[in-house]
Amino acid sequence: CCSTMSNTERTFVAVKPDGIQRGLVGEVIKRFEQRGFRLAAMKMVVASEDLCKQHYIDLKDLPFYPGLCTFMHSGPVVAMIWEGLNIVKNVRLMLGETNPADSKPGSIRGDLCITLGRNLIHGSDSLDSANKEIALWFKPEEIIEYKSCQQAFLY
Ligand code: RTP
Repeated sequence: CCSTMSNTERTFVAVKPDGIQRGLVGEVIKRFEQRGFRLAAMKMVVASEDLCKQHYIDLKDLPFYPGLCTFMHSGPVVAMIWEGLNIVKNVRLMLGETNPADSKPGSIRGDLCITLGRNLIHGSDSLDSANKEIALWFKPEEIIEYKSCQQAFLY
């Protein structure tokens, strides 16, 4: 109960290789910062094929799974942990739909991309996925503890 109502709920976000190539990392970060969410961790990595396969393991039986994993592994991604009230749900709303064609203007995918296979960004779809993905992508010491003075004016 309580963790879903907490200002310190966390989610995992990754700007996919297309977002890096298109120079949209700053635009994505700007949106989460401006909303008031708190950046808890961030790194640029070329994820191993194993990591990408594990990340998308729930989709392993779908026909696009191999291509999706290959693409995720094809270049650097920016992996992040964001924190805030109802962050899992709020980030998914800010992302838009899986298919950019169904995403409303104002959402990240609705504003910045066109096709399903190049939809720019990943965000955890549940608190359970968020916890698993954070543990998969980040070591505990990569999550920096710091106080954000904005918080008192947001909550
Ligand atoms: P993501 O995990 O990347 O945030 O995306 P999502 O939850 O919105 O969507 P999901 O169903 O988990 O799909 C993961 C990614 O697979 C690609 N995809 N390709 N039919 C297709 O070719 C197809 N369907 C999905 C998308 O890149 C999607 O983000």
